[in-house]
Amino acid sequence: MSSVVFDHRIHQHVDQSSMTLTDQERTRVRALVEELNRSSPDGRVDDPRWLTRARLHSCRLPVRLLESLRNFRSEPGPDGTLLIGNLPVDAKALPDTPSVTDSVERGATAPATTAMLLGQQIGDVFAFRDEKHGALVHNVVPVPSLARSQSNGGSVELELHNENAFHPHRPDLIGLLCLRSDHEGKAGTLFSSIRKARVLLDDADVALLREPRFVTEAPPSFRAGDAALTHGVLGGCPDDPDIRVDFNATRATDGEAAAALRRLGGALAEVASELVLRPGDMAFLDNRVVVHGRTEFTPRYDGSDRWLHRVYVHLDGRRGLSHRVGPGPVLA
Ligand SMILES: O=C(O)CCC(=O)C(=O)O
Ligand SMILES: [Fe+2]
Repeated sequence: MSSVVFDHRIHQHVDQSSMTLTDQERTRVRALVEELNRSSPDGRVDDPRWLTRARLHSCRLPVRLLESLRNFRSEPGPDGTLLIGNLPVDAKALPDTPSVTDSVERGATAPATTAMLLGQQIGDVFAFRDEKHGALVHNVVPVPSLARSQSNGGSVELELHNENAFHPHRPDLIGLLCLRSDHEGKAGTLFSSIRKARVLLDDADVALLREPRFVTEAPPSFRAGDAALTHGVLGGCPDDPDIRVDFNATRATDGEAAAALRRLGGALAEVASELVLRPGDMAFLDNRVVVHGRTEFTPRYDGSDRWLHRVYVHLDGRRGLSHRVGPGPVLA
C-alpha cells in the first residue's frame, strides 16, 4: 500500500547516497590522518583527549566529503546508506587480518584514525562496555570458532538486523570501513531500508508492527539487555517509520504478530541490496531506517581475510549519558 506523503518525502532529495573521493581529496585525507597522528604520537583512539582532537581535526576534511556527511546526517535518503569511496587505505602497510574473537583496534593506526575522523565528523562515536571490550574501533573479521554464528565474526549468511536492536541506546548510525575484501570478492554487506519496504506493507500490518508485541534478546555478553520488555518493531512517524528488529533475535509474542513480522521480513528482503565493500570504501548505515546483514563467504584464516573497521555513532552524544560507565563514551 503506497503512501503519497512517504513517496514525496523520500524523493524530494537528489541521490547523494554515494561519493568517491578524487585522488587529490584522498591525498588530503591521508595528510590529515598523518598530521593528527604526528601531533599525538602513541595516540589511543579510546582516549577522550584523542577523541576531541579527532573531532576538531575532522573539520578540515575535504569539503565535498563534509557536505556528504552533513547531508546524510539529516537526510538518509531512500536507502539510508552513504558509501564513500577511495579513502586512503594502504593494503601493503596493513598487518595480517586478525582472526581472534572480540578483536579491536585501540592504537591510532592510519585506518582506525580514518574511520574515527569520519565518525567524529558525522556524530559522536561510542561503544558498549559489554561488546568488544568497550573499544571504539571494532574489527569485523572472520573467526574460526564463530564461523557458523550469527555474529560479525561469522562467515555464514548473517540475517538482517538493526545493530544492537535490543538496546535502548543502540547506534543511530554505523560506519564500516573496508581494509581488505574477502579472497573471492563476494562477501556482500546486505542492507534494506524500511523507507523502501514500507510501501509493500499494508496499513494493518504497519499498525500491528507498531504495537509492543515483540521482544528482542540481547547477546549473552550483554547483561544490560532485558528480553522481557516488549516493543514495536516500527515506531516514530507512521508514514516514515523507524525500524527496530533483528531477524535472529526478535520474536513475536503472539501468532498474529508473528505473521506480520514474517511479512515485514519478506518486504525487506524484496527491496534489499548488496554491496561488496572494497578497500578504501566506508559505508555509513542509518540504523534507524536500515537493517543490514552479510552474505556468506569463505574465509581462509591465512592473514589476508576480509577486514572491516566498525564504528558506532550517536547523533546526540548526550543520549546515552545515563548509561556511561567512565569518562569516555562507553555505555553499559
Ligand atoms: O560483515 C558485514 O558486512 C557486516 C557485519 C555486521 O553486521 C556488523 O558488523 O555489524
Ligand atoms: Fe551488524
